[in-house]
Amino acid sequence: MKRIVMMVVAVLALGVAAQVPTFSMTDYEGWTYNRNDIALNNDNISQGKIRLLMENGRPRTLTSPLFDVDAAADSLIVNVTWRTENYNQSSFVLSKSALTVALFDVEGLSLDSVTVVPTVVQREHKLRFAFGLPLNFDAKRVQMRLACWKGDIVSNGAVRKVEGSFVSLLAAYDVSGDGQVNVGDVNVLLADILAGVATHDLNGDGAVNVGDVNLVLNYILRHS
Ligand SMILES: [Ca+2]
Repeated sequence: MKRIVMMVVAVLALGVAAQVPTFSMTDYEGWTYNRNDIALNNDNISQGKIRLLMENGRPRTLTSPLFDVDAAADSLIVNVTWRTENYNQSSFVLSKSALTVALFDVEGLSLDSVTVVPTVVQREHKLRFAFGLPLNFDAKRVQMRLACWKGDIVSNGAVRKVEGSFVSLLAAYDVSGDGQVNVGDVNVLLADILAGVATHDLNGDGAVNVGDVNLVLNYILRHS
């Protein structure tokens, strides 16, 4: 009997942990693509048919199911695998393949959005979107919508994978150790860069450089 009670408690505990919906070839339940003639299925996702671009002045979008916001986290990180299949055509423009992830509340009100421009002309991109929490209007339940607002017939992309998680970055980004993330932490990183040491390699690329400074600056901007 005791064992059963413990199992029920464990299941309830799992139930309240906020999960970010995943989109992948095998996991797309509850997601919607606003083009009726292309169904979300394994084949279409693997073949890069979930393309996002502007068509007749309107965006093709991919929208997640609603999910709970983790009140204990300070950031929502979303990683997207984004394929620009026409990257080797002469009329391909990298900046037009910028991907936007927007968060909406249950009423469809836009809460926040982040746009990431791929940095290298290549087929596949791993894009990282960081949202500061809490969101405007204290939204408890949100959904993500992905769009490529400048995408045209060549400079567009297809969504292969979306994975997200709620995290607390304060401890990681507070490199000065004063309990806050602010300009003092940027100064610590700049000192690292000038000294040529990788003491505070926040993005894990083996060096301290502008990439790490940008993470901290974005955190400051999204929590100010
Ligand atoms: Ca600090």
